Amino acid sequence: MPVSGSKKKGWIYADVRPRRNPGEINPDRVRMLREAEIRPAPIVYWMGREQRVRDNWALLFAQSKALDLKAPLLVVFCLTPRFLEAAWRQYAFMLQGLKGVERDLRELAVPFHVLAGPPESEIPSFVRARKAGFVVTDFDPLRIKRSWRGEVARGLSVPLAVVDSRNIIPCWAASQKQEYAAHTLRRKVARLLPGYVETVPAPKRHPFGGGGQSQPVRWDALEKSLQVDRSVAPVDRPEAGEKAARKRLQVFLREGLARYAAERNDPNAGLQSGLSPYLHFGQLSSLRAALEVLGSGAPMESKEAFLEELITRRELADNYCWYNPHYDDPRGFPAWAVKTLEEHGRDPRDPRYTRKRLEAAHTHDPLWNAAQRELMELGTMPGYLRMYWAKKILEWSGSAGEAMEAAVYLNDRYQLDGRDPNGYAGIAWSVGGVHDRPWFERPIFGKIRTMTLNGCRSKFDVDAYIARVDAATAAAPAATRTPAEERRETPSGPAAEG
Ligand code: FAD
Ligand code: FO1
Repeated sequence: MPVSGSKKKGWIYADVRPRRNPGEINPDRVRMLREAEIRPAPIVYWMGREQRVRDNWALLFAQSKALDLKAPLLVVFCLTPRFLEAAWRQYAFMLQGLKGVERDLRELAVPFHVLAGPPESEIPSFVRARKAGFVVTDFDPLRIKRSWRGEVARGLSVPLAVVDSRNIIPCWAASQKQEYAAHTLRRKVARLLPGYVETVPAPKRHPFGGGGQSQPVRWDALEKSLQVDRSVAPVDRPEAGEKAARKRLQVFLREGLARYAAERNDPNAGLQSGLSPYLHFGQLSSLRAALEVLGSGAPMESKEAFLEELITRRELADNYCWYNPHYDDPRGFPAWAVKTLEEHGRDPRDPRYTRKRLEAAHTHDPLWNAAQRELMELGTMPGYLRMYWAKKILEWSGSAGEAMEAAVYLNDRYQLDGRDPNGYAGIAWSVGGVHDRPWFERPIFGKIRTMTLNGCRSKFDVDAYIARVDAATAAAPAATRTPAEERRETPSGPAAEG
């Protein structure tokens, strides 16, 4: 593997050498949720978070069981009519990707079923109807997913296994407790990573049929079954699906990675990978991205910087949501942050904005408004501005609880990659000091780290960013615009609560 640049102290990722997988799934990735005798009967993979056919340990594990038992393999996805704050924008992206899953599974002779309704009832009745003998699903730390898995386990009489195919180091193997900060997890990552960075076998064409006919999925009917807000319109870009994800990864390797270390925090440079929607919907595995980055000829510094985000930061977010059930409210904050926010709970907020006003991007701050418009209309926001965006919500809200609620709502409703542990951890970092340390005391924030408009001006060309968002959103569909925004009001100074 080409190595460019000399190794600096503290670098831990870029010289990891991928192991060759011998064709077995590391047992650390698998946990039994329901033990029972395994019968030679169809094996069901209940796909949820990992919506892809390649580089998917859960699918590979289900297939290995089916091959051992000479049994059929079935893949099933349960489409819920609503999911947290997701709107039509995110469902449209997800369904597009799932159409590709159907095509790819057909090539492997594996039937794909999409059930409309709650998994708690749909999965057990599907398993009973197919007389399946074993169910495999993928790991997800969110409360809603834990509750689904628990209910499904109670409704089954066959074994249920969960496979962590999202984290390179399985969440429960990386750490057995909530990590305090990135540096505490990084130490564990440095020790464990070499054991988990490995090539991934391709799934095989499945030789045992009989698991039921593979009727084409009735996508139109499924779309109609959704009860989501259709006024949050789909976005033109990025294109959804596993193929598009791999293409995006290749473009990033060619055009972005080399400058990532130096310029990723400049929202005008466009040097982030743009992979988060694919990673969120599981259309790309982070292990695939890591393997490609490790094998690239990019400077070590950039590989380290990118892998720090892709591995330590991303896996820290799963660790946070797995070990802290209050990942999206102030009860999840560290004690020092709760204390300091309480001490500043009565500090005057001027301006103070309601969630509605924030949603309409009508604050006195032109940078914040531009970031909010990019979010609403294009479903994205540069990483650096996500921190600024959330911190300003704290500054302009009546309390940290109110700020968390508004930020989670807006992030989950409009971001293509929202409703994700990364989002909950990122918001909790910005508003509640999670994974951060105490800083200098300031009004409202107390010891929570602040960010300011002038600080942003010193780091990047704020006006160029605003102009770029103006141009990009002028062409975007007006579906997400509120009536007030349609009138294009331009607030001039600090506004009162709206
Ligand atoms: P790149 O910079 O190219 O990074 C590659 C990948 O590494 C990302 O796709 C992501 O999976 C991971 N990553 C990068 N930064 C972080 C981080 N700080 N924490 C965890 N993982 C990271 N990320 C989401 O995926 N969904 C969200 O809803 C989300 N909301 C956020 C809200 C706030 C307030 C903050 C501060 C951060 C949020 N992030 C979220 C994390 C991060 O900002 C995005 O993952 C990143 O900007 C996505 O762009 P990219 O894929 O081009 O990232
Ligand atoms: N997972 C499912 O199993 N079924 C769904 O219908 C579903 C909808 C959905 C919509 C938007 C979105 O962002 C995610 C959605 N997910 C769904 C879950 C997703 O795959 C992830 O597991 C979590 O959002 C993040 O961990």
